[in-house]
Amino acid sequence: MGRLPEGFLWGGATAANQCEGGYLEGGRGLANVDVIPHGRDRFPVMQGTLKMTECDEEHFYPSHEAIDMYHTYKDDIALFAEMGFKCYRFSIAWSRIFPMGDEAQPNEEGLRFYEALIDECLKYGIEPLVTLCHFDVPMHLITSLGSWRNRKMVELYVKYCETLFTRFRDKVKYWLTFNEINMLLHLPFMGAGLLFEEGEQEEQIKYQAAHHELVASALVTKRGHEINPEFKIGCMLAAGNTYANTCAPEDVWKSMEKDRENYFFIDVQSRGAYPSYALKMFEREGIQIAMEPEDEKTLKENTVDFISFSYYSSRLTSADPKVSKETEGNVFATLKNPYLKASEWGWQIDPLGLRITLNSLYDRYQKPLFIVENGLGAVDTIKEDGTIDDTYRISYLREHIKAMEAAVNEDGVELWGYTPWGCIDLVSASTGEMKKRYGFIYVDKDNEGKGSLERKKKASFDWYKKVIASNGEDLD
Ligand code: BGP
Repeated sequence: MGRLPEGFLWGGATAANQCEGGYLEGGRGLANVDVIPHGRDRFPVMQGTLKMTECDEEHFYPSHEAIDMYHTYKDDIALFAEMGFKCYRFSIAWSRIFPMGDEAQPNEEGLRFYEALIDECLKYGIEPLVTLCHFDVPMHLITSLGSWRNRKMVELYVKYCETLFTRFRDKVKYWLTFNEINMLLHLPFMGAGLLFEEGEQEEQIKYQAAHHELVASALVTKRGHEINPEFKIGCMLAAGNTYANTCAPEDVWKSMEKDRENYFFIDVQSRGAYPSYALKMFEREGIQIAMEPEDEKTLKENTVDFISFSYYSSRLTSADPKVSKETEGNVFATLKNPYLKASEWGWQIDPLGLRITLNSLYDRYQKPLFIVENGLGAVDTIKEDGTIDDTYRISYLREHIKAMEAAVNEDGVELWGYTPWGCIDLVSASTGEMKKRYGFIYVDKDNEGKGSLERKKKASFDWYKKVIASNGEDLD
């Protein structure tokens, strides 16, 4: 039965800093993600233009409590199991394992926390999919080393990952090295802990930091395979093809350039070398990447086993400066596509775009794919009878699942799984809001941090349960 191959990994995804809370509990250290406030200053802090390396009284920091999953994970995982999850994607907070980032020994309490969480998944037959770094960098490494601009980060990150690989060798098979690695270019502080000094050449620093992450990712892939040859280690891209605003060749060319900005990372992680278009761009822009003699070999010999990605929307671009001006100030610059409807946050809804993205990635890399994020951020209301009727979310997911099934069954794309984002409501990464909800499970908490944290099933909960039980056949 079902529209997808047997063993397809249906599930859901979260990230430590957006759901755990307990930000200083269990010996955890401060990280970049903890000093990103809610409100007006959020965007400049995420970009690294407004420097914030500690918390103050004036701001509200949503990650500090988030949805308190640090304390409720057992009950939450029980709900995932009730939906029939085959897989749960979560991230490990680096600063729970190495609170400062450079200790000689890991924090046993942090390891024990994740061990218990993993055991809880395994108890229900849920396959853990672990993101090793979902945007977080221990703050001490930012203030002492300048984060990923510094080569020393490579060995510290490798040590952190080795610690997890060794500890969870027989419990976890699927790993992702960096969440949305391309975010480093767009939101450098949130994505990679980068801060800039006045007058610094930001592009140079970003690409040097990217090189360090890419080498670190390759070394970790190598070590992971040595520790357990069964490990499947993947990269992760914030995906969504860029369409051309018109059929003018200039617009088409521009859309290709935009896509390459993002493919760049995956080209290195999946093909094992810097693509020629990037080397030429470095030459033109005067960007010089400092490399160690063995780096090219490391990249070449340790490519990823699979390609995972998030997909929320396609993008649209124009070569005409008058038109493209409209997109200034967005994380991913995109024009409004007149053929698409948008979410309340302006994210355009394009299910066919998912099929296009799956096909583009498969054509380009010929490696198994994994959709590790997808979903609709929306305001949910509790009706008088206590129910939450999120039919808009069901229809978003239904159309995207149809597109995904078409890519698999009609186009032959190899796809391992589907873990929609924020399977339980959590803090939004871009806005810091709770109001922007993705979950099948509602969490009683508002943007100001008030609420009982009580969990409630939405209509989509039973719907998704049916989808999983029928392996994607029953989408009604
Ligand atoms: C991705 C991130 C997630 C996540 C998601 C939804 O960029 O990997 O951490 O939050 O997008 O975005 P948002 O929370 O901004 O709605």
